[in-house]
Amino acid sequence: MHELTVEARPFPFRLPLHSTAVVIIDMQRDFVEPGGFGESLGNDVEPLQAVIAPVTRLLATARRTGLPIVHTREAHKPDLSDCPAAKRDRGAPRLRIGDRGPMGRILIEGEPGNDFVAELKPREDEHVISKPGKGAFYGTGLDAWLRQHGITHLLVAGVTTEVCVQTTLREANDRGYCCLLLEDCTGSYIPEFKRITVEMVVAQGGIVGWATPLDRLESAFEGVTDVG
Ligand code: C5J
Repeated sequence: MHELTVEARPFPFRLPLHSTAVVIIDMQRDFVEPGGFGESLGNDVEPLQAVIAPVTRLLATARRTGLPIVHTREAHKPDLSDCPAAKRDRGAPRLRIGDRGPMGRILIEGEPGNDFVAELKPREDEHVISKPGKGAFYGTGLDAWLRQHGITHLLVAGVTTEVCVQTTLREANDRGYCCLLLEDCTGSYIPEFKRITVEMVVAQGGIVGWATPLDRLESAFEGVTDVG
């Protein structure tokens, strides 16, 4: 079997087993736990914690079947040379990028808060991308890595739906990747933004991509043991 069909909106997503990867966006303590970047912007982090369990299930399916897995993290260098003033100085957060908070310096690589949540730490053989922006393609080697591995289709999850997930979906779409967003594996501090983002993705015949609940993907993968 070389291709699966996943029930999705706006129409079934045809998933080539040998050229599909899972991309998990920014499941980091800085966004999901109290004391990090997300909370410093005035957000309640609880809606993001709800996606940890479904993303864990998605990872389990990917690991069981051998799909390539990419984890992204939003991270800046300690000297902030990759953080434009326009990003650091935006708004009036309690703590700015680079300031010291209860989980170390906000959004700085290597700090405890910048790490992945305990449940979703990458394994050694999984690809980790540090990104300075919202989109996973900006300022990273992601496109080159995916092409090197023959990947044309992406299963996308993570946070936040309307910021880093949506930006990544649009970047991927423009580069020719077909993207399926797993609806219950993505979350926003503002649930209405999540709902509307999913609608935007699938509108106009899937102008950005496809969306489906995780259980539809799991049903499609029933009986698949190893994509290799
Ligand atoms: C944000 C993200 N919201 N991962 N980052 O700044 O969505």
